Amino acid sequence: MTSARIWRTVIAIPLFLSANSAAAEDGYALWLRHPATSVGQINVKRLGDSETMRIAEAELRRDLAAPTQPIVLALATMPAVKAMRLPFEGLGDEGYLVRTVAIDGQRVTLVAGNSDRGVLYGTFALIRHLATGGSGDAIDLRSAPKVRLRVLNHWDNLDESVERGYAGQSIWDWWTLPDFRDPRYTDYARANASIGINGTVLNNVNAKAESLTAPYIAKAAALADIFRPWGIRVYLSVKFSAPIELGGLKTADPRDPAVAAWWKAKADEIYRTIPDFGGFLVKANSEGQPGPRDYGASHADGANMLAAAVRDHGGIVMWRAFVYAETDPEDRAKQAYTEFKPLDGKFADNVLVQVKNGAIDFQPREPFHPLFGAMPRTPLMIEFQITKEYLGFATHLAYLGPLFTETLDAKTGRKPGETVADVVDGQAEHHSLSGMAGVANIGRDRDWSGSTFNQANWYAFGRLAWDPDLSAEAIARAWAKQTFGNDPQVVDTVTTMMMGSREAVVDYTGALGLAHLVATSHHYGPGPWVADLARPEWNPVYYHRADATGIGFDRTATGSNAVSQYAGPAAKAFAKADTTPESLLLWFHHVPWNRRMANGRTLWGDLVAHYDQGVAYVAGMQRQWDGLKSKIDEERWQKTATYLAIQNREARCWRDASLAYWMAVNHLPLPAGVRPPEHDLPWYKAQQFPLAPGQAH
Ligand code: GCV
Repeated sequence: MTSARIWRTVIAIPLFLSANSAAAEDGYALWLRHPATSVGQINVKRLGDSETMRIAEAELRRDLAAPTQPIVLALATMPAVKAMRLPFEGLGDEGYLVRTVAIDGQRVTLVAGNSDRGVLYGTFALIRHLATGGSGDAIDLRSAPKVRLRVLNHWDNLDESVERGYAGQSIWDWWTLPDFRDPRYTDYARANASIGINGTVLNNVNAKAESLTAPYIAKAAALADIFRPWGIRVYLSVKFSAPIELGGLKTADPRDPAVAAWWKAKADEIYRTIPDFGGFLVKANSEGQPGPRDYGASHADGANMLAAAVRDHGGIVMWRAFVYAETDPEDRAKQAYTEFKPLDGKFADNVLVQVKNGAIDFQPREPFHPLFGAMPRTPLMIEFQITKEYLGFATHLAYLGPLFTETLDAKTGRKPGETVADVVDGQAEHHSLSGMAGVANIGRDRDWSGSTFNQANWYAFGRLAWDPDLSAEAIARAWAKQTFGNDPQVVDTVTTMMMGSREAVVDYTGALGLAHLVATSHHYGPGPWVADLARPEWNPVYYHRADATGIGFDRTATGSNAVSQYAGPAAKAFAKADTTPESLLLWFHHVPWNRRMANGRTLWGDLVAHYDQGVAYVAGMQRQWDGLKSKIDEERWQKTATYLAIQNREARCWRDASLAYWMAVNHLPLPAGVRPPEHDLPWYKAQQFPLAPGQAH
């Protein structure tokens, strides 16, 4: 088709308002809200036909206010586009180019990519650009994902509960699948595609073998069919003992040929139904899950056996390094490194080792995991927790962008300047496989994530998985604009609230490197006094080690020597209290309560000040949010205001309970003028929340 002809066939199509645009402000629309007013005409021309291209066209018609110039969607390979000699090299099969070009003397916005997925991502980039106030003229957007696998991990159970889920039941209605294809599945795919997520692990890493039976494969296949045109592949978590439970074998030893054959046959069965199935995610020999160590085989033996089963189909295995054992008296923070570091270079080339951002477990603050500086011959995926198990469930406002970027920007110490992001995106050692996983915060709640602000954490994860070098603040600002509109007062206030909110949670739950001070099992609220659980590392006292003289976990050479697992300058810095950032002090050091801090306070005085600062920040967010009442739609404003009030009450509880406990241990008075805890320690210890949501079962 000549360009002249292309241009003549551009059609003007009216974009109608969605009938229920008022109801759209219940949060369901996420950051993809329809324009608020009638927009008249929008010109879109699609060159080429595929379901993905049709989706891209529909998105423009649905989500754009009238653009200043017509839009052409095209593949880079089309003669009319080729003739323009635009820079498509390096964009791969997911990158996009959105540019104002002239066709037949008319200015148009070209949205193009080497594949239709690139066109779809370009479409969402254009929608974002315009929705965040970008000019409709002289557009020039060009981007390719730096990370190849950008994957959500759903900890969703087959009974439709969600482990560590705070947004209602699982969105997968396993019972009615594969027959009923809830339109919500399409909306889920659309939201993910809009932020670049290209994979989803459907079921909990604490997996049931049943997810690999034929009926459940058919259910997963129905979801895969819905997600495919949106560029999203499905993966499954698998239980390592499935050959015994489903196949009737006597062993799941990965070195046993019958076991390997069982997995190969199972993989073949899955690929017959889901030809583009992504592969397996495995939690092995951790928290009671079976694994290769049960048979004296290594994690590499287990991973490679599964990798062989999916290899011919182009599948991959994501093998988790979140491994610790009750039989191992070693510091829990050291165990994953001890187990995995010797296996560097021993994994098959379609295996990624999936490493949590820190060495314990998604705490409000942890130093980066030492494995990121220790396994150059293995592609390492990073795993973040988007759902807020340790940061206030759904009700607390805690924007995780700064938590994610703090880890990604950390220097591994292995090579000058090398960051965790360089390792994760594969650049550091030129790995072609790379990945980022986020434990999803999505459920059946109308607003998907339990609160409007939790949506920002899903959004930030996707944007950073596409480009780990983005700034948390730029992402917050873009999210605020897409979610609430472009009023500068709203955008500035919301961005300011978000940017300090994670630090506030650190402050009111335990600053200066404290970790894992939560109540048992559900992890809701404070429990720094807990000391009676079967496994030492399940008890908060294991982590803080407070006594009358000091507090903190000595992880230097005089203690567990976890610092020795870090590379070069990182190890050196963490080895001494004076060179450790104060925000991580008690993670690495046991220090006296009267240690002098940089600001001149004693450690005790500083810890108290952090608690107060955290509580005050929440009160500040309430005031800021009150100031936006007239500018935000009623439903989203009210729910957020109510949740901030809950957060205020719970932040005070965290502070008061913690101070009551620390004072019982250190026998120190509160600094002058500091408000004493509202209740005594026994009162806090007596609080029980057995039905708190999200518990494992
Ligand atoms: C899925 C923590 C959570 C568990 C979770 C585990 C994991 O321990 O509390 O619910 O299990 O991490 O990441 O495997």
